[in-house]
Amino acid sequence: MGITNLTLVVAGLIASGGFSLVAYGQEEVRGTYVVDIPAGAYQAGADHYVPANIAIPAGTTIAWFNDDPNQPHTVTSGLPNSNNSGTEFDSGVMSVGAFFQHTFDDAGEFDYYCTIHPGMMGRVSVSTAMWEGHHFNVGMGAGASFDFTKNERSLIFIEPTSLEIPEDEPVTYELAIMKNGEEVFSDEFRTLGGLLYVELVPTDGETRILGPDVSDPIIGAYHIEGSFLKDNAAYTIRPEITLLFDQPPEEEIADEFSIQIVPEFPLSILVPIAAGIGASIIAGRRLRK
Ligand SMILES: [Cu+2]
Repeated sequence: MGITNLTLVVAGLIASGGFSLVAYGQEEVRGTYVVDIPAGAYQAGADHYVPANIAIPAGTTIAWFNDDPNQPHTVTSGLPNSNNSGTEFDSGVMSVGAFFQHTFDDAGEFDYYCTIHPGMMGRVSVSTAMWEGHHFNVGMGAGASFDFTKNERSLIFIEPTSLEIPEDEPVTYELAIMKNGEEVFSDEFRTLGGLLYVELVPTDGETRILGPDVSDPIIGAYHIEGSFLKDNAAYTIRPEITLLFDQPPEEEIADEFSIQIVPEFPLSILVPIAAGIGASIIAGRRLRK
């Protein structure tokens, strides 16, 4: 997905949903989505992996960080005492401050656990669902069945396709979300190289943005939380690149993708609808074709 070796400072999500900055020296993180192992993770009833259940688009690299100051942990695929334990991935023993990363290329449901504390369990759902707009491809972690009673959260990637953006080029997005035709969310997101990861997290609380998970440089996922995502409604997501090569593009670079969020029913739809005007004539340069 264009994410390569990076020196880093990592923002690990913590149990409260806030995040902390943790330096990991000169090791390299490719992961764009951070799962945290917080202090006390080994205890019964504690948060073990945060977040424990995630839905990601295929191609996403997850980085797990052991932020538990007292215990080593593992990230081992499968269930405790299963005969396929560790066949998909296995971190081995992670001491305090260590991280492990794995890229999920295939669709499926991947359980994992800690071999040292088998009560610690997590799950990664991977979807290959992707929609093509005029300017962007959009992959949806929760897949075509965008059912928030099944997946508590859904990671989305937005990948520019109508223009070539160098990996180290800063890009500013304006991401708007409409509900039944009315804008209910809009904010700026910065990233490098054009690929933007944003996770939708329906909550009962106020709207807030967390992240990026990896902040130096910014390759990590952002998280949009809010109760506005919990309604049974027709949603539209509108990504627009507002700043590219340090200036506003001469032509609009925007697409709209409609999402039917239907929490009560198993079926929902994500399809690209009429995209921006001006097709793929973008700022007159660095076009892919
Ligand atoms: Cu453990």
